[in-house]
Amino acid sequence: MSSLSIVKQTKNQTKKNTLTYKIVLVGDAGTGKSTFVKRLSGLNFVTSYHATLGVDVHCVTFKSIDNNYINFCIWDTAGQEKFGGIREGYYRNTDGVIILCDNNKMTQKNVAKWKTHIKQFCPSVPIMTIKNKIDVASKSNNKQNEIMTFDFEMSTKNMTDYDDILEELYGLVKK
Ligand SMILES: Nc1nc2c(ncn2[C@@H]2O[C@H](COP(=O)(O)OP(=O)(O)O)[C@@H](O)[C@H]2O)c(=O)[nH]1
Ligand SMILES: [Mg+2]
Repeated sequence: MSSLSIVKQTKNQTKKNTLTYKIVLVGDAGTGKSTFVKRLSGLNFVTSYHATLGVDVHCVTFKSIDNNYINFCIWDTAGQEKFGGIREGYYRNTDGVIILCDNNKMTQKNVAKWKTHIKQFCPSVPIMTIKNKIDVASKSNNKQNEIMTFDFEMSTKNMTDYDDILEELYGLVKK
């Protein structure tokens, strides 16, 4: 059973028991990073593709079983997906990093490169790996062909319930 549920941001919700965490979202271009944060923020799935410029920060609040409000401010690092494009400043004071890939093998191979890249800036930050687009049939959906395992697999197209991912993320980043 999931212990977290998304709550609407209200004035009351800026209470003293709100815990805020900065989460940086990285991964190859086109893997679904912007779609993921938009879906978390309650927007519908969109099929058009807009490479975002700069960085978008989406804050999403959840209520935990211990009655804390957990505010994840997720940095969607868009337009800098080539290695070396993301600067040190993005990672400053980051509590956790999500690396996204999809069913394209190259994006999966690049997960290891992303890890190396992240560790240059924040060596001990918790990292979660997620494979997106599992709704799309491909050879790599065959488990025997997988080149690595991921903490989660999801489809931002079909999925409406992100509680397990958010709960796991909270477990990773809480101090
Ligand atoms: N089939 C499918 N398409 C997806 C999924 N998530 C994202 N997309 C599509 O992939 C494209 C790139 O998504 P976007 O979020 O912009 O990727 P970003 O470059 O990593 O931010 C868009 O056309 C999305 O509609 C998914 O789970 N399934
Ligand atoms: Mg994007």
